[in-house]
Amino acid sequence: MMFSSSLLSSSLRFRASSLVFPAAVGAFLLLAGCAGEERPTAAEFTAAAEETLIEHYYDGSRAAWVQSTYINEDTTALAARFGAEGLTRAVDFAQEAATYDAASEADEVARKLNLLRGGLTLAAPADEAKIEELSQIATRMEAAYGSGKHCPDGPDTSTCRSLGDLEDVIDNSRDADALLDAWEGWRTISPPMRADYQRFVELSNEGAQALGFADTGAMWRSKYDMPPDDFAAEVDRLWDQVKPLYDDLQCHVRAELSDHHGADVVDPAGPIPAHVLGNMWAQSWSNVYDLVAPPAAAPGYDLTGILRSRGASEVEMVRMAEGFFTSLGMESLPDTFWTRSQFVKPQDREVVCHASAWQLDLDEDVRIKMCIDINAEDFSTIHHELGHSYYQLGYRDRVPLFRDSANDGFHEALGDTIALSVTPGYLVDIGLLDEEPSADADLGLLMRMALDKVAFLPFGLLIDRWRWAVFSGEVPPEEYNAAWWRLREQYQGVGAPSERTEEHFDPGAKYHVPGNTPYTRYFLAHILQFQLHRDLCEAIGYEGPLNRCSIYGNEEAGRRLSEMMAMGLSRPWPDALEAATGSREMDATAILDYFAPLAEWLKEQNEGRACGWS
Ligand code: X8Z
Ligand code: ZN
Repeated sequence: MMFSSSLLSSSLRFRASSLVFPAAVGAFLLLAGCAGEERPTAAEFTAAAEETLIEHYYDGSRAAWVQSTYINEDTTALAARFGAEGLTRAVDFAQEAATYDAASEADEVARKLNLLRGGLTLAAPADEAKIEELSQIATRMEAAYGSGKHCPDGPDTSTCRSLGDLEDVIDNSRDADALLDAWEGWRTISPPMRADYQRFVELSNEGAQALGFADTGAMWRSKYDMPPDDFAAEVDRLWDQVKPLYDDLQCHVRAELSDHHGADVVDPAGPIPAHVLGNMWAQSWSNVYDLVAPPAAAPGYDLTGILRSRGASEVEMVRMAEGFFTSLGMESLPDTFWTRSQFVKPQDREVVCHASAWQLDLDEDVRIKMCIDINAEDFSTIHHELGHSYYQLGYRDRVPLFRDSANDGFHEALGDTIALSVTPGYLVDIGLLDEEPSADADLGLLMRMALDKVAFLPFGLLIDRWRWAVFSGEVPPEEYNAAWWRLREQYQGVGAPSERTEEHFDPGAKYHVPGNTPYTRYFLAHILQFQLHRDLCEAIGYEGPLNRCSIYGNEEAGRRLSEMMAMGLSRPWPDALEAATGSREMDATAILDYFAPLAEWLKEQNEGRACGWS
């Protein structure tokens, strides 16, 4: 449930999206009746499958929740057990669904058949032992990530550092040696996952192939209401729209970091080494803002400082974010959200700190799981997670198979769209800021935002470029790590800071790989959130610069978003996009509009610099 839950697709662990909810192997036989009876119609089959899936859903997601918030041998074994049962059910229904001809059915039934067959994030061969093995691998990899620590002096010694400890260094230190030490340290947790991952690829591909897909990657690409190859081309089209802006940002950031650290650490003509970008994965760069900011930009405001000086607590930050959603006319979060969520990292046990949002019953039992730090980044992540919660609540009246977003990019985009409206003007409205900074501050504010959002784009793309190639066999196990770094360089212009070999398994140090969460959704979300922001601002009659627009308190904007969310997965995604924006196509020009003043400034800065990397 990385973000949610959905009856299917989610993985074993019922995460993110999808109702996969499988019924025990053979459960379908009950639906089908005894020998001699007629086979159910497609409508009867899909309705019965939904009923079975939903019946078992809550138990499985509770087991997954407990494992993620209390990692030990017992919870891992229980989660794996429930995962295997869920997977068995899902595979069983998927295979049965594949025997119907979706094209000859009415729209809604056809959609359900396709979801049952292709909605899984993880498929498995219909073989009890293999399902068990796959479920154990998946559960073990996630637990290994969640409890991973760098222990230079041996396991369980006092010098062990958790991901959070190592991120403190990467996010804040300016010392290249300390940065490298933390960067390499975190990557000691993933080599032990390599063999598991290789087997995971084999088994999940076997499952996808049994359902008629070329491999697991092809199954993932089949969920976008278009042929899988067209989807890959669509992603390329969107990337081509924004790549020139990214390249200019990379060029400027590289030059400034090279000035700061010296050309021996940051080669002014090569890829930027991954340890100096202020983020463990070099996926967003706002922590190096001070080093690359426009010198003349007026100071904006320091939200982290404000939150801390006001003594804001974790739960108060969540309350503030909820206030944004209710200002749009949406309901308050249920009481159980507040009593069952995890906001603060527990001190007495291991948990998966990576933020996520869950809908355990596919109804009102929505929760988020975070280890909140009092800072601006986590304030933004809280909005991201509540976006998932509100989406989940928004579609809860749909039939179970349609309780998911229009495509997974929409689920990821909703909360970020709201966070784009957390403008200085909004902060004044809610009393966090005394007065709005003047327009001179905009270049700096845009730079901070670009370091977060524009820097992310190629990263959002390349994780699944790597996995698609791994699943298809184009990248064999003996090239896992080399292929990873080739893609990092090609798309991001970011390189390894020290020698990496096939002894390492650097993809495993990014949550979504051991967590088996598809990642192209975040690339789509980064495009969609700007499109939603621009088009909603336009719809409510806003005319100024896009970075100063806030939809706070605007019920028309809320109505459009609610309409999109309430559709769930019942219609193809262009219908949902149209409900909110009036447009049926994803369009990256909104991101270009938003950053236009910064793009111009970057061009001036880069004059005379040799941009690009080879
Ligand atoms: O994983 C997340 C969310 C949960 S769905 C916190 N994100 C990606 C990441 O952290 O890598 C949000 C942005 C990208
Ligand atoms: Zn998310």
